[in-house]
Amino acid sequence: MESTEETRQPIEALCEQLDAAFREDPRGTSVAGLLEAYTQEHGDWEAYRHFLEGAYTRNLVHRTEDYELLLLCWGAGQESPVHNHMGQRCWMAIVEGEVEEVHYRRQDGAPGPLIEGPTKRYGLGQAAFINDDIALHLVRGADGRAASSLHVYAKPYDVCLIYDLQTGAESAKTLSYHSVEGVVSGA
Ligand code: 2CO
Ligand code: FE2
Repeated sequence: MESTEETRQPIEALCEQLDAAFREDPRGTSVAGLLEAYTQEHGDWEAYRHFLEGAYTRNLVHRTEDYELLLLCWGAGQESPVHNHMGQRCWMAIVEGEVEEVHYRRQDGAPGPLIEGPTKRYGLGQAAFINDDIALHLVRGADGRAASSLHVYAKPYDVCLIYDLQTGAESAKTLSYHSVEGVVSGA
């Protein structure tokens, strides 16, 4: 992602701010604030917006050694499986519609159904944070409606674990990008 000062889009400025934020503080203390400020003011994330029938899409905006920034597009009725974040940290901020997040945890010791925790709802410009110490989660557009959200993962990861609600059984899922820097993969 390269451009001159004059042509730089707000989302490119966000990427530069995130680059600097992780360089200066690997804990990412300022990430939620940067995401909220961007999502409350700008609409150029639309360049990365792709919906697909059958599954939510993961659209890569920017990736470094420290983090990846994605736009996730949740079609009506689409949701993620219950999943973990492989020890990484995840920030999410809503750019379109409203997003619902359901927390889960596994039974202590014995295998069995997942235990449901709180359901949280986030609107335009709101940011959320999760890691594996907080919970597993499932994410979807609220009330079965379409929505889009920006996600920062630090560090980037390409495989996560997903969980069967009834049995708690876990399996690995490869995480792929539907588009990279605005270009649909394989197109
Ligand atoms: N972690 C899921 C993914 O990257 C989306 S839910 O937000 O953390 O596909
Ligand atoms: Fe997630």
